[in-house]
Amino acid sequence: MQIGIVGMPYVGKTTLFNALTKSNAETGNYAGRIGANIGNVKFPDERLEPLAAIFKPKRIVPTSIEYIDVAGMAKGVIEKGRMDVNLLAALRNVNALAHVVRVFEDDNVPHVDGVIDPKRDIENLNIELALADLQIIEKRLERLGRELRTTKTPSLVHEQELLEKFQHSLESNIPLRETEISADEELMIRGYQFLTQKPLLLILNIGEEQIGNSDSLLEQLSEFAQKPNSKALAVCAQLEMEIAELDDEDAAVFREDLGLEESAMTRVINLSYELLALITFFTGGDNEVRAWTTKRGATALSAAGMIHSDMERGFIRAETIQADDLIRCGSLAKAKEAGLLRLEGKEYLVQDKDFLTIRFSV
Ligand SMILES: Nc1nc2c(ncn2[C@@H]2O[C@H](COP(=O)(O)OP(=O)(O)OP(=O)(O)O)[C@@H](O)[C@H]2O)c(=O)[nH]1
Ligand SMILES: [Mg+2]
Repeated sequence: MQIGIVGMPYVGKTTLFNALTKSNAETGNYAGRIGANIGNVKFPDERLEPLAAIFKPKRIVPTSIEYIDVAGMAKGVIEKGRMDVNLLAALRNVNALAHVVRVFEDDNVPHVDGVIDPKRDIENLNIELALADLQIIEKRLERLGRELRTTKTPSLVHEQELLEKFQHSLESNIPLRETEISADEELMIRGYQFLTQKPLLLILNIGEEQIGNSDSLLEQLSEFAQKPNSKALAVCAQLEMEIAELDDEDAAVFREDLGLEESAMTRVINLSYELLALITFFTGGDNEVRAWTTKRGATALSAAGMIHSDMERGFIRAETIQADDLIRCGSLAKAKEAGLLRLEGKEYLVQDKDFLTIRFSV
């Protein structure tokens, strides 16, 4: 899974990126303008270690998330063609966008638009993303118009109607993530990878002195957070970056002192999973204990296919238990004795934090 970090210039995108990925990318000095920072985070699910204690595998494989931190998008960059096309192309491939919004006050850190105004920034960035989508739509509509002059191919007519509907939405300030489309239409436009169609995580970058206030700051922006396919949270990127540089023990002490329960990394990952309707399941054996990410609603058969195509082809059944129950029992044999191990078929809907053993024969 890939998440693109976007926002106005100089709002703390790279600072947050460093906090999330424990990287050391240069911040300040409009450093991000040069190119993108890419970093991978292993999601430290707390169940992996206890599961490894049961199976004593050769290795533990967590799931991971990739973050791409791109240059700031000031008002007008798209219209003026100032946004690097490669960065835009990279953003089109992500699964979700994380929009970093500056809330922290600091006279030493200038804002491109003067005063700090989170609402204005959210609206302005939405406009830039909409313009980037509109450019693509307009180009395509021009071509479709030419092609349809000679033959009225039904699928192209449908595409034209859909793109005109999108154009109208975007011009009325409605991002595509808020417009409803059918599954067929979704397939038709998937290739365009529209930016305003991506699920959106609003990340308010608050100052240290605003930590106690984060709920009311979030409340003030709830109109945005409550939109379809959107979620919001507040983090103190600067502080989180500093804590991310400490070793785990010191970091835990520091967090407790500050009243910060979970790391920004964990909170952002958890909210991303919620936003994208993702779940985690586990597998384990002598070789490895591993966490996997899939869509909520995935069947046991599709989970088997993720692990190995042979497992999907020769699927017999899935032995299933909640990972926490397995950890509590101490072994699969004891879980079976306790009647907690269930036998499920192909159509079983995998549940979040399930531990699966796929029985198969090829
Ligand atoms: N006081 C304070 N300063 C911060 C915070 N987060 C970031 N900064 C400062 O803001 C400046 C810009 O931070 P960056 O992380 O480089 O911002 P950016 O959004 O990546 O900037 P560009 O890539 O140039 O668009 C740096 O000087 C940071 O130290 C914060 O929470 N509090
Ligand atoms: Mg940057």
